[in-house]
This record gives sequence, structure tokens and C-alpha cells, in this order.
Amino acid sequence: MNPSKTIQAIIFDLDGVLTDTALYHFRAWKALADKLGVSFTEQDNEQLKGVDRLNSLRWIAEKGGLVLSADEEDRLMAQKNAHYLQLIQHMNQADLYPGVQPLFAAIKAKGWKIGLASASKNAAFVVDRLGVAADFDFVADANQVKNSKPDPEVFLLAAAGLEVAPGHCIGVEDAVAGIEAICAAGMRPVGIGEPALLAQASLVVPHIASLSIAQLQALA
Ligand code: B16
Ligand code: MG
Repeated sequence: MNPSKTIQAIIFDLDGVLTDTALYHFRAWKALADKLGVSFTEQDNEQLKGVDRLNSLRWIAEKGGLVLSADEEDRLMAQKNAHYLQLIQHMNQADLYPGVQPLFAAIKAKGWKIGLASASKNAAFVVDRLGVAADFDFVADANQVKNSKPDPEVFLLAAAGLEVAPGHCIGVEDAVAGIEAICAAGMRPVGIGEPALLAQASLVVPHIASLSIAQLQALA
């Protein structure tokens, strides 16, 4: 076996991969966009998956032709986040996507590490609510990085925290920006969702429940 190709860690995105928070992000952004008089559809929301809070707000403002001051940006981001937190406060272990627990168990049985690389500042809260905090060997999120996906920073931070070279990692993402980040980090990309949308990924499955350990092993 070529040691340069062995897999030592799987690094997961959170929103849209392990749980369906994307819907709550959409509802909170939609409510804010309505207030600002900007039309915002589910298709628009696809563009914001994996994009951090500030850049998401800027995308919506630009769509509406609005110019926001730094103070307005702070106020609107706080409003959106308060609404989002209200929407996710009821989350619990039942919100973990089916298939995550058996996949984590299979990854551990292989001796591979498990990491998280999320663009969300609420990642630790969500992971805790899902009851999987103890499964991660390292959690990297938006509180620890300067550059948002598609920049590779959060995936590289996760790999460093896991003490695994990026070339030995597989990244799993549902967002176009996330797949770009994984590629830029020099990791093997697995997409969750539409193959046409995530064309840069080496493998795309419709849902995490359909991702097997054999498929991950085959990427080595
Ligand atoms: P927050 P991920 C991303 O998380 C979401 O996909 C994206 O829609 C959201 O805007 C971003 O987190 C920021 O989230 O406002 O909670 O900091 O998919 O990278 O886990
Ligand atoms: Mg995501």
C-alpha cells in the first residue's frame, strides 16, 4: 500500500451533513431579508450554504442593492443569530441525521480520527445538542478562523488539531464553497447532495446515510 494515500481522518462539515440546520438558517435569513425588503428564495439560500454569517448578510444586502454600515451589519447579524438560536433551541439527538452514528462507529473501528470543520459560530452548541461532542477528536469552527470557506483554513485547522497531514484526510461537505475548501486544503472531497452542484467532489452521495465505510476506503 502506498503510505501517501492512506486515510487517517475524516473531517465533517456540520450544517447539512450531520443535521438539517440549513432549513433554520434559511428561515432566519428569509425573515431578515423580508424586513429589509429583499426577496430571498430557497435557491438563493443554496449560495449561502457553508458561507459565514457576515458574508451571507453581505450577499443578501448586495442582492437588494443595499449598502450597510459596519454598525448595521453587526445589528442585523445579531438579529439573525438570535432568531436562528430560537429556532434551534429545541434540537436534540433525534435531529442527528440517520446513518451518522453507525458511520462514526465504522470510522473508529478503522482507527481513523473524526474531525469537524464548520463555518458556524454555533457549531459547538449544535454538536452538543446532537449528543455527538465526545465523538470528535477535534472541532474547528468559525470562532477559530479568519477566512471563511471556500478558503481552506477551517479544514487545515481541523487537520492540524487532529495531527494528520491534509493528504491523509477526507472532507465531507454539502456546500459548493465547502467542497472548494476541501480541494484547496489538499484533501479528498466527498459531497452530500446533488452531483451536478458538487461536481468537484470525488464522490457524491444523496445523504450521509448512503455513505459507507467501503466508499471512503475506496478513495484511498
Ligand atoms: P452561524 P457549516 C455554515 O455551517 C452554514 O452552512 C451556513 O449556512 C451559515 O451561514 C454558516 O455556517 C454560519 O453560521 O451564523 O451559525 O455562525 O455548513 O459550515 O457547518
Ligand atoms: Mg454545510
